[in-house]
Amino acid sequence: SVKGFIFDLDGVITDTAEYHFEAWQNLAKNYDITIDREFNEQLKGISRMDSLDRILNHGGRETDFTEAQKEEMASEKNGEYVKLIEKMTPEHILPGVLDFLNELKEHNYLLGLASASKNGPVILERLNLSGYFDTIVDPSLLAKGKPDPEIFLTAAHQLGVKPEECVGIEDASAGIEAINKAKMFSVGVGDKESMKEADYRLDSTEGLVLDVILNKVK
Ligand code: B16
Ligand code: MG
Repeated sequence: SVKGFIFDLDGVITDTAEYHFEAWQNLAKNYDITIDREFNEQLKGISRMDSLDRILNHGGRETDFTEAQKEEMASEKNGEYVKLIEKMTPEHILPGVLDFLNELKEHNYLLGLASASKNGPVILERLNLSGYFDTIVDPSLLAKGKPDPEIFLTAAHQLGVKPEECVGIEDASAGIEAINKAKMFSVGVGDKESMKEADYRLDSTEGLVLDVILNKVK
């Protein structure tokens, strides 16, 4: 039976993609690289350094910088991003999510966060949601990012439950792949094409309802 629910952050609990976009766009401009919203889609669920590599690649500048320079660029982007997320409030929680979290807590489910973001704990604080989560995976301790199942397996381990006893919730196809490889039941929020591997798909977070999901798991 299901004992734990493991959440992605960006795109599932809140929409930080717009802030990432603004901060990356400003950094890229300094290096004469232009990125648009469509390109930004490719950065969802991708780690900070991998995002930078994709941006440099996009601008044809992948071989122009040393590792140290890239570290500096990534930390400059993060500095601006951290300033942007300081403005977040509980109003930035996606629709239906707070009701769902309350429902899960009422029924004593264990909750974990499996986000690629090193800013996950700060964002949960800003949203007033820290108290709901029994564990948060520290992405800096992982060897591999999504679609590797490591982040979801680590979350289950930290919760003290088996992966088979968990439901994972994601908005990125790499995240769904990671949940499936971890042998968890995958819930995908997004369009049919990108969520085609999900065990159960929703158009929006408004569809996150406990008994509906539990009925699908059986
Ligand atoms: P940070 P998720 C991901 O969040 C974002 O979707 C992705 O765009 C970002 O680069 C990544 O976190 C790392 O974020 O720079 O804050 O460590 O979807 O895994 O919750
Ligand atoms: Mg996401």
